[in-house]
Amino acid sequence: VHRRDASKETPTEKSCFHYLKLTSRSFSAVIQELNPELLMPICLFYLVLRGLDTIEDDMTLDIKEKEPLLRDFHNIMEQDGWTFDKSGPNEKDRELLVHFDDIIFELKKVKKPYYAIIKDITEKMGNGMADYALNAEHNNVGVGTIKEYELYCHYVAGLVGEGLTRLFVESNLANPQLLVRMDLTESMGQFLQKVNIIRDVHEDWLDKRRFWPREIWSKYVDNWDDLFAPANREKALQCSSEMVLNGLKHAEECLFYMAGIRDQSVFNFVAIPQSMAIATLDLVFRNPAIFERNIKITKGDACQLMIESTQNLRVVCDVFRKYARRIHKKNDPRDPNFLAISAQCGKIEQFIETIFPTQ
Ligand code: PS7
Ligand code: MN
Ligand code: MN
Ligand code: MN
Ligand code: MN
Ligand code: MN
Repeated sequence: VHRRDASKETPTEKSCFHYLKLTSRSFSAVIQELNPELLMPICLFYLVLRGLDTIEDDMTLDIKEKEPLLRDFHNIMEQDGWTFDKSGPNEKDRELLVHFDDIIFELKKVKKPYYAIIKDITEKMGNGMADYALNAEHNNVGVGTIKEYELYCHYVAGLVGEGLTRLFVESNLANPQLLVRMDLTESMGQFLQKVNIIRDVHEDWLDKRRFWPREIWSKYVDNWDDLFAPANREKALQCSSEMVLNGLKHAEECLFYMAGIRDQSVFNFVAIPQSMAIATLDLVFRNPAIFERNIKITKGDACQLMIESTQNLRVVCDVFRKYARRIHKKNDPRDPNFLAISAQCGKIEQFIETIFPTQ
């Protein structure tokens, strides 16, 4: 296991880790323990994308200003001294953009092949975010079909996975075969993003943002706002079940992906968020609280998951099996998604049984 040596860091490197800690609860610890070869590249990759996401999330920014910033962020990230102080005062990560010159300074020191990957993904993600921000602005509708929903998840998370996999293979810390199975990488990102979108539904609703696709929620309620009315709680729960089912289909591919990681620090980095995601999926499943407030897994569960996800694939499979079984048990026969959810939980358990037979 690796530990970053703060005594050997320059002031701008220190500043980058400061903004990493400030802007991430879940990624900061695992990034700081990465193999030294990828420590700075992935820390900076995170900060660039966090900066981009802060612009995307800022609902006080006019679309006329937001769109070009998103589309051009891959060039902005190379302009010496660039900073941005126009984010709304309540934007939680505005400080990162106010000091973005430090991130730009450190980016110049990144090895060429790593830098090219970071820049390429930033360009693709920024353009994808801009397309969706424009659509939300002009049509005032948000995501329509499941296909559009998954394309949005591709832009904001599938692409992160693509960049990370390319970095792991470039640095020889993962099996190059992962590059020819980009569908596995895509599932890793889709799974994290979908769980985030299900869990954050209430917070996003308050911000007047909607990521749940109309194709799903329109089966349960006539208007998006109706999903949050206490009188419609059972319908809302059924709707959330379909969202959970849609997310759950990525579980097996995520486990398969993790079998391709060769380095322990990279394994921990990819496995911890995945374990947290399946635990969160169990927490949100058939939980009416998601329509009232923001919910999170407990500190105790998070600690337990950290320990279990830093061993090996077998232990991570045990975690996935445990939560798949919990979801299976909680499944309600009156829910229209009952059979499909039951089948998917069974498939996950079977898949694990084929890689690690119980006797
Ligand atoms: C470069 C580590 C490992 C193959 C900022 C990690 C926001 C869920 O906004 O902060 O608070 O609701 O809870 C991370 C695949 C991306 C996908 C995406 C970059 C896994 C900007 C994570 C993180 C690929 C768009 C953070 C996707 O959630 O969200 C690095 C393999 C950023 C990963 C966003 C979401 C990430 C997210 P919020 P969170
Ligand atoms: Mn966002
Ligand atoms: Mn965000
Ligand atoms: Mn500064
Ligand atoms: Mn979110
Ligand atoms: Mn958030």
